[in-house]
Amino acid sequence: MAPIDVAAEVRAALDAGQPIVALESALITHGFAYPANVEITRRMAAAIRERGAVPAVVGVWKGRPTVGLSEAQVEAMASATAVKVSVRDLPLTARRPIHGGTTVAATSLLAHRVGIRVFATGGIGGVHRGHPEDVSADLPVLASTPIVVVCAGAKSILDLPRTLEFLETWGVPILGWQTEQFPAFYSRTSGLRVDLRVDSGEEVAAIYRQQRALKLPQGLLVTAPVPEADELPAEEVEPLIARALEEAEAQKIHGKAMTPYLLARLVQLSNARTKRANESLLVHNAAVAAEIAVAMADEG
Ligand code: PSU
Ligand code: MN
Repeated sequence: MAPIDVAAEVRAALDAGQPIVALESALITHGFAYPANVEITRRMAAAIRERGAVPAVVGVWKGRPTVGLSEAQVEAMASATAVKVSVRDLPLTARRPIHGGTTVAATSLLAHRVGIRVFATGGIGGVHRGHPEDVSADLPVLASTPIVVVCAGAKSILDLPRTLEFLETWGVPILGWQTEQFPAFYSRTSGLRVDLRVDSGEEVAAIYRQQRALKLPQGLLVTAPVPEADELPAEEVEPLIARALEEAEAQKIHGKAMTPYLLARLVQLSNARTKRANESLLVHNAAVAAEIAVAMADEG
């Protein structure tokens, strides 16, 4: 049996060289509560289709790595208990018929394995604040997987300067979508800079082509700031993040439980204002990713 199940629509799009955008499922199982998780996935998929690309939700369905989960599968996964699946979990989930939400790392790998070149998400994992030994598998995967990952930067629940240092060391270019600033998820700027500003899908396609021509193993990180209307100012979110981090520390939460804990706590502490910003940037990133995927497919 093939190690990865690919939906018929995604298979047909791959064979025809049509633009495809992968979506992760950890945000469905561990990022949002039901039914907001189903709704946001639907809105991202619609934004991708509107721009002429095919969405492919990636996840683990009954133990099987799957590219192109159906709406019914997303619904089932969103309302059931599912585990969080990163790279090290991929060979293990097949031992049990469980559902798994794939992180940026696991989604990037599975998407790349089947030939998808663009992936839209919210924020990447990174180096945790106060815990420089806790480095998300998202980072080494970006350093070794040739895929374009569109995100809104990373939240300041992470150590952003250390996260950028890691990516620099391992050769991952950080592009700013119509900006010179590295975005901080809920806020449009972090005070840090990207390596290069890009203004169109064609520019990203050209850089990706150059990376391949040079036989570089890395992916590309495209960072698109949250739409202005839904931005939360850093001075508003920062105290909430500090509090959530202290609580996590007090409760000795660590490892893979850390990110889901902090995200859920921030929604409570902000009266769900972080949720609105999160949804807005996810739909925006899906649209940006589709634009890039279309430009890359036009190039061939
Ligand atoms: N950061 C966010 N939202 C998220 C995640 C990270 O702002 O939902 C999720 C992503 O799926 C990411 C994963 O790949 O958490 C990173 O988890 P860890 O740090 O355990 O690798
Ligand atoms: Mn971690």
